[in-house]
Order: sequence, then structure tokens, then C-alpha cells
Amino acid sequence: MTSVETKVKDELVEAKKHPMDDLLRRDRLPHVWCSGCGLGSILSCFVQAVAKSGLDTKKIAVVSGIGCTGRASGYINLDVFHTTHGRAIPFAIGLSLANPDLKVVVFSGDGDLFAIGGNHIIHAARRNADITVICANNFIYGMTGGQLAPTTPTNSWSSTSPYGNVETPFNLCHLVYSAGASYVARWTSLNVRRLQESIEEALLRPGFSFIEVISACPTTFGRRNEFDTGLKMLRYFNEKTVIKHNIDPKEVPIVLGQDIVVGKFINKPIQPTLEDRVERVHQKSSPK
Ligand SMILES: Cc1ncc(C[n+]2csc(CCOP(=O)(O)OP(=O)(O)O)c2C)c(N)n1
Ligand code: SF4
Ligand SMILES: [Mg+2]
Repeated sequence: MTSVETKVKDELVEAKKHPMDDLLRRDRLPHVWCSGCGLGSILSCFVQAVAKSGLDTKKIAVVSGIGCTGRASGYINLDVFHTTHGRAIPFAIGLSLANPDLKVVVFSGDGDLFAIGGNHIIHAARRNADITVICANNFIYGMTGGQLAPTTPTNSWSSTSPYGNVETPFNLCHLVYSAGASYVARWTSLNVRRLQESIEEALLRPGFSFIEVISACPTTFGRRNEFDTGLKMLRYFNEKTVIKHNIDPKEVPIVLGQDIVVGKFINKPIQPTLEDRVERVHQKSSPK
């Protein structure tokens, strides 16, 4: 740590307590995220949602994979696990099956969850695993220098698509809904109040819930795509965001230059979870 970082850290520790301090690991600050990054806002919405939910913080676990987003777990003052790249979902399901009283949250990036970890997320949704997944979608592999992800919009630029992306990206909300997700919402890192409410709602309902957060990444996505500051990305979100609740996620792909449809898309009636079904089998199979 440089002397400037040490000074900033000491000043922060000395500073007046913030209302969310109990849920943050202040000794880990300042965080590593770039100026203008959306991840700080998403983290803030998450801790505020936890506080408002009234859940017992001793019974919440947060799991993340690898990437800029994956670093979030290190700043949250709950039981947190920073797992390997792409494996946050199986780790989370393991926790939830071993201790169904836990509320298990996965907080990770689009690449982690839908590229290397894509197989796990579809099966978690299919099984209605009792986990809440918050996916920060910055359209890119942020941490490793801006490589093309399965979420990179067609025609946009990345370090591995220097002539523009020729592929069609996944519509994450449609993908998880098709696989069986019972709660699906999408917001941007600018919609802080609505995002916080959605996270709170997802935390309080059993079953597989999924929240996509379109997150500003000026450093690796933005600067190659005419949004070289966080402010430019937020202005773009502000201009293009349209709220439509209860819409079939199939209708709302993300196409650069077109409206970004956000909202609470799916909120199915509560169904038995994977954990409920496993518990029932255990009860049936226990010796009389
Ligand atoms: C097995 C493995 N493969 C590749 C990597 C390199 N790697 C680290 S983070 C990352 C991409 C992360 O992208 P995303 O999940 O979108 O997170 P972001 O940084 O954009 O928040 C990759 C490919 C790794 N750490 N482990
Ligand atoms: S590279 Fe992008 S996602 Fe990563 S911290 Fe910087 S702005 Fe945020
Ligand atoms: Mg990413």
C-alpha cells in the first residue's frame, strides 16, 4: 500500500461512522474500483437492502466469483466467500443445501456468471435453488482488460473485437427466465432506489431470484465505446432507460443505441425450492 493509500485509509477509519458501517468492512477501504464505476452504487444498494430487509445478518452468506464485481464480497461485513472464477453458483447451492436456514446471495459479474459459469446458472434456475443472484452486467470482462463477453452488445468494441462485435449477446433476463427463474428484474446502476427495493424483495422470497444490474464501466467498456467517463455512461442510462414491469424478458434484449428496458419482469408465485425437495426426500428416506 502506498503512503497516500495508507493516509486515506487512516482518515476513513477516523471519520464519523456511516449508517451502513456495520455491514461494510471499513478496514478494507478504499476499494479497488475505478472512478465512475457502477459497482460502488450496487454494493451500497445491497447493504441498504440487507439492513431494510430485517433479515438476521448472522444468517446471510454472500458468494462471489472472480472479476471487478467479485471483489464486492471482500467489502461486505457478513459471512462472505470469494470463490474461483465461474464457480460462485455451485458454492452457493452447497451452502444453501447444507444449511437451508441461510439466505445465500451470489454477487458477481456477467462474465463470471454467464461465460465460464454459464452452465451452473441455468441449472440453478431450473432447480429453483433458494439463492438470490445479483449480476453486475458491464458488458465486458472488466478486470482482465476488456475482453469480449457473452453480454457485449453487437457492434460494440472490446479489446478482442477491435473491428466491432459480430456476435449477438445473451439477454440475461430471458435466459434465466427460460431456465426457470422465479423472480427476474433488471435495473441500471443509476436506478438506486428501485434496485434497492428489488434486492430487498428478492432477499425476502424463497426460490431462485435474479437481478441484472447494467453497470457503468468507463475504464474497459466505456472508453472503447464513446463513454470514457462514468458520468457519460450514467447520462446514457438516464436517456435510454424505460421502465416496463411484468413484461416477457424475451421482448427486452439489450441493443446499443436503443432503449434499455428495466423493471420487475417476473415474480412467480412461490414454488417449492430445491432445498425443500431435498429435505422431503431426506425425511422419507430416514430410518423409522
Ligand atoms: C479459471 C480462470 N479463467 C480466467 C480467469 C481470468 N479472469 C479473471 S476475471 C475474468 C472476467 C471477469 O469478468 P466479469 O465476471 O464480467 O467481471 P468484471 O470484471 O467485468 O466485473 C477472467 C476471464 C480466472 N481468474 N480464472
Ligand atoms: S474496470 Fe470497469 S468494472 Fe472494473 S473497476 Fe474499473 S470501471 Fe469498474
Ligand atoms: Mg463484466
